[in-house]
Amino acid sequence: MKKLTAVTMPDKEYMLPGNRSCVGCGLSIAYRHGLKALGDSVILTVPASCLTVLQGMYPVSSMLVPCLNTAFETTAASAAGIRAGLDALGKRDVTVVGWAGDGGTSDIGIQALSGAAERNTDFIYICYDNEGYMNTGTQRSGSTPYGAVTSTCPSGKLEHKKDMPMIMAAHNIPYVATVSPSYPIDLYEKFTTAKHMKGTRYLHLLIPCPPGWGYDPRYTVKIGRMAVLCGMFDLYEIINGKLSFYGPSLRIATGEPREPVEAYIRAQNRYRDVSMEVVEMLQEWVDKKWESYKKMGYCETD
Ligand SMILES: Cc1ncc(C[n+]2csc(CCOP(=O)(O)OP(=O)(O)O)c2C)c(N)n1
Ligand code: SF4
Repeated sequence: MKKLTAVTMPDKEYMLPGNRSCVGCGLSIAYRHGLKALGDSVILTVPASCLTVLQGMYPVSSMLVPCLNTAFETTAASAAGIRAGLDALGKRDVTVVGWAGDGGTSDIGIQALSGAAERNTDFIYICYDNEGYMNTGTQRSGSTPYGAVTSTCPSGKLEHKKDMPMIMAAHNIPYVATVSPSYPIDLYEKFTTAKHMKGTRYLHLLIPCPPGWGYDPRYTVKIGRMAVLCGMFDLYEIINGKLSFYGPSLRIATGEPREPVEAYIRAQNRYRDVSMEVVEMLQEWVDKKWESYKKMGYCETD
């Protein structure tokens, strides 16, 4: 089989040129490649978020996938309902996907998601994490990092980010993976892995967002890479409880030094007011996270 590259990725597009996201939106890159991997026979359910705006509404949507726009807190419940309906019709081969923002996942939608995961409902849940309620004007979410300025924490957030992928891993579901649009091959492969498994599968995407994070739209891919290279966001997957890393995160796991978090922090206007003390706190948070991976024990191969 040919090695997957940007050139050998399937040509078929499910997202037509032209959508309503902001210039440089990391979600557009992730959505385009994610949909390619999910392929045909997919039904999506999406709550109120930037993704509903990106998709647009019938009859002016530029998407070629069937999608149910659902209420903010109901993504996983709605996916479970779609799954039950398809099963009743004998349509086991249709993949059900819930695709929600971090507000819709780590805050308002967490109980429906936790319930569906506990029941091991057969669906894929994707959280695209732009680290705030961006569609409604950059409010703070449970996934906003310490120190970041939002419209509801104008002096910087005073709590660390919730670790959603590890919360989902604690549900003992078959598949948890973290993904970045800055690494589209890894993204495509993890979506494909998820597509071919059964039960609850959870993918967590870090989505750089130019207006919400405060950087020039041309740097989206670079900012996403910086997050991984400094360990603020890590690329891993947990298959049936076994943790393994990918690409730059694998190199870090096997001894390559991480970049300091400071360069990543200083590249974004949302951290404009952070003192050196806060930078050190964030560095310590990253260091502790990596210590906790060691305690979990991980597989050292891709
Ligand atoms: C119950 C409810 N409360 C508030 C809203 C308003 N609302 C719509 S989208 C949104 C923000 C969504 O944030 P997130 O899930 O992080 O996705 P993002 O906008 O960042 O893509 C909010 C608060 C709503 N639609 N329903
Ligand atoms: S606010 Fe951010 S996540 Fe939302 S469409 Fe714009 S760039 Fe994308």
